[in-house]
Amino acid sequence: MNTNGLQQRPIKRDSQSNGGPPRTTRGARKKGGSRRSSRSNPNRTALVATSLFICVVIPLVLFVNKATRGGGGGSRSATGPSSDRFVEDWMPSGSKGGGRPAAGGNKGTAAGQDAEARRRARAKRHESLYRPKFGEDELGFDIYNCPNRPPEGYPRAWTAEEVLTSWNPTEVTTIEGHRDVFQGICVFDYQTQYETALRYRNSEVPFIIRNNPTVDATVARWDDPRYLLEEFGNSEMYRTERSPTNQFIWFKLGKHESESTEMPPNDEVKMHYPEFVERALMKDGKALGDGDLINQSRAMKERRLADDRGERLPDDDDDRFPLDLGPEDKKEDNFYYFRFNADLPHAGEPSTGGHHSFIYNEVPIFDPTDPSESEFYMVEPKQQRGINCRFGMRGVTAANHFDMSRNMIAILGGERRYVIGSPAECSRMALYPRGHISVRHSAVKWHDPESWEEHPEFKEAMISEVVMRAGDVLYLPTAWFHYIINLSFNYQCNARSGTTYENQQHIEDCGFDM
Ligand SMILES: *[C@@H]1O[C@H](CO)[C@@H](O)[C@H](O)[C@H]1NC(C)=O
Ligand SMILES: CC(=O)N[C@H]1CO[C@H](CO)[C@@H](O)[C@@H]1O
Repeated sequence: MNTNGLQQRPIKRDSQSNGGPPRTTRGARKKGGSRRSSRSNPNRTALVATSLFICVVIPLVLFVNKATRGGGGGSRSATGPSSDRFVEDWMPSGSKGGGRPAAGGNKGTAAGQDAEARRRARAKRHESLYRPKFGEDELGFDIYNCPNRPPEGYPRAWTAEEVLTSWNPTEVTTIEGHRDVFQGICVFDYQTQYETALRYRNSEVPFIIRNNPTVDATVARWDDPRYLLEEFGNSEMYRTERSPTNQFIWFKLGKHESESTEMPPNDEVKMHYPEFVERALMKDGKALGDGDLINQSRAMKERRLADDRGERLPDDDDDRFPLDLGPEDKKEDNFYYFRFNADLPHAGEPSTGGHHSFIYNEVPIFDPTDPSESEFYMVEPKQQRGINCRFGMRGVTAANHFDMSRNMIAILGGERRYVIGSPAECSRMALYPRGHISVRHSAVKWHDPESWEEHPEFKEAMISEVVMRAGDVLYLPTAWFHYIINLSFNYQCNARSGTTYENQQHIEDCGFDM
């Protein structure tokens, strides 16, 4: 049960009923001898952007360009003295004098103003492309000005047939006009609607919270792809999911897999972050028909092959991944889902080069040791299970499923469409049963109406959807269903913080333990 009542929140500001949270603007602070220097460059040329293509892909092109010209930019060690040179080499051509983008919090500086301009441009683009289909009249509440407590029947939902027919999950390109979004959940402003958001959180219902300067500062830093390329380096390999199709589904092989179990399309490899970026760039280049992007990706690839830094199967259990996805050229068709997990006890350990602690600096809202930043997001800090980041490549979807804990999901770049459903819908979600390698995940293909016919009840499942943009955080209570669709190359990090049992009966009634 939820034991995190309002009264447990440390009081550290005035008691206005709906005032803002404490204003702290920590971000990427130094910790444990971090190698970062927080230079900021007021002369940095504005990268006025209207989408992640512009915020991430264009700078990438510029910096890959530069690296191609400068040569040798791709072989720095994660901690070596060449670190600064690496950054200089990869500097966008319009940017003179070095430095990284400042956090968005500092609105007085030119860099801060750039970040703010990009944030506004993203919001404008988002609002014109993705519009809630229903207004206050139909919903009974205004999603941007929700009542003090969740109204009866919150969140609103519609049948899977209606929602998925209106906007098929494979349709991820921008269309003329806008998309109608079957949005039944509230959007709260962290600075002006904190207390209301807290009541919804404590009622264990889903919602979006945005406009937290700390989150926006992370987005501002990550807007420049050099930033994460430097952080992730090119010496460490990360677990990355791989599939020849855009449909990813979680699975876990047990000791006694029955022969009849259909293998999922995806497996897992290890990959350096620059290779993931190279492949994400290729996906964008191909989808947009942009020869320059494709050439830049190829340039990154040449350096990678010269360094012999290609993807590897995980050492310990190669033989459990039966997919042979072919030679290097064929791999371009694959989809990848980059994964980075860090947990507090191990974040600073030598085995990770002390490297994983950087994500706690980058995403302080998920740092349970820093309650001033994380108390809203980490509901039960003691139950935290680390920070999990997933970077989605254009085209990636993740199968519908539920998890056994609360989740806060932050989009820190790009756009993702989340389709969510209440645990009460469990029996209509056509889930793989206990014992199946993809237990808790939908057996029907959400994008394929023909596959719905095998489970007619699925068409009646009640669902709701939202398109998240950079800076948005989704609260997903325990056991809520979610299906994820890329709308662009995107960065997502999430953190779990405990389990609640108000939906235990629904979950058990449809055949699962809680
Ligand atoms: C990409 O590279 C090819 C071969 O080097 C070249 O012919 C083509 O013009 C390049 N395209 C762009 C858009 O730079
Ligand atoms: C932006 C975009 O359209 N990206 C891809 C997303 O995934 C689908 C497949 O589901 C591709 O067809 C799109 O090109």
